[in-house]
Amino acid sequence: NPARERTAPASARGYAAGVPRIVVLTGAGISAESGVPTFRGPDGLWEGHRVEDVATPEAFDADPETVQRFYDARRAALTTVEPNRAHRALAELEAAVGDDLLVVTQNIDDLHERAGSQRVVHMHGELLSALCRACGRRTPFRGALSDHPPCPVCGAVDLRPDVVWFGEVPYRMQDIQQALASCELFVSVGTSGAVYPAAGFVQLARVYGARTLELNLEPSEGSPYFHEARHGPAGLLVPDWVS
Ligand code: BJW
Repeated sequence: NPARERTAPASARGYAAGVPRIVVLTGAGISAESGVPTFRGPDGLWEGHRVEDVATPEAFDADPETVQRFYDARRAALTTVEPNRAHRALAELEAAVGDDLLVVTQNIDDLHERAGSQRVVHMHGELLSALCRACGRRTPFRGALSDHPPCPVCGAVDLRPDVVWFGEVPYRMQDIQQALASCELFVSVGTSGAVYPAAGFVQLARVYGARTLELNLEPSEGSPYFHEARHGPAGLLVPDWVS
């Protein structure tokens, strides 16, 4: 199937609606040029921290104030950043191919949406949402959780960041797995490939016959699994791939 050999976007092809032909997985690297720090590596958010100390339910139970303040600061910082050329290029691709594109992001920022993308799955949650530990509801949230606001649904004062920590199950795994099983092209942008299940998506997509392409600043842990890998900043690579 020649279509499987392509790594160019499918904007010129008329696809049936419903099942995305292209799945783009994004990670912290796509937001780096907007000024959002990545996790790992020099200047990463976790530089000097053991990840288990900052991104687990156990860390939250042990010291909720510190964890709330960490996410409050990241939520506040969102107001100072803007989408970059890579986010905008993916929004332009969606404008061209509609529901033939699904963006699955590990990021909890809202830069894809602010660039204009509408079909975005936040598998690791969202900064602008709070999760009530009492009633389980997810509600839009923009303030500071360290101010101890009540849940707007049940009134309990037990809100936590609506993010997926280690040991928790990412959101919408069934939708994601269906999309990976049916897509023709899987593209990974700006992720280290160090965290599962996202790190395994390339192999899943390949097993089901997709062509796979990595766009990352440098070779990642997942690079060997892709048919093709291009290295450089997302702000250059993504618009170049989309055009
Ligand atoms: C650029 C760039 C530029 C820079 N342009 N590129 C063994 C032991 C223990 C646990 C496990 C184990 N094996 C597997 C597990 C499970 C565990 C796991 O993966 N652990 C690993 C450490 C091994 N996973 C989980 O627990 C997950 N849950 C789970 O598996 O549930 C079971 C289940 C799954 C499915 C179905 C049913 C059941 C949950 C993982 C949750 C991860 N959560 C975090 C925090 C979210 C909230 C927050 O943001 O604070 O998600 S961790 C953190 O890492 C965050 C990110 O989304 C995630 C990935 O990071 P990302 O995006 O790749 O960032 P970086 O910094 O690592 O990389 C950036 C990349 O960009 C680099 O490569 C740069 O080069 C590049 N870059 N500038 C292009 N300008």
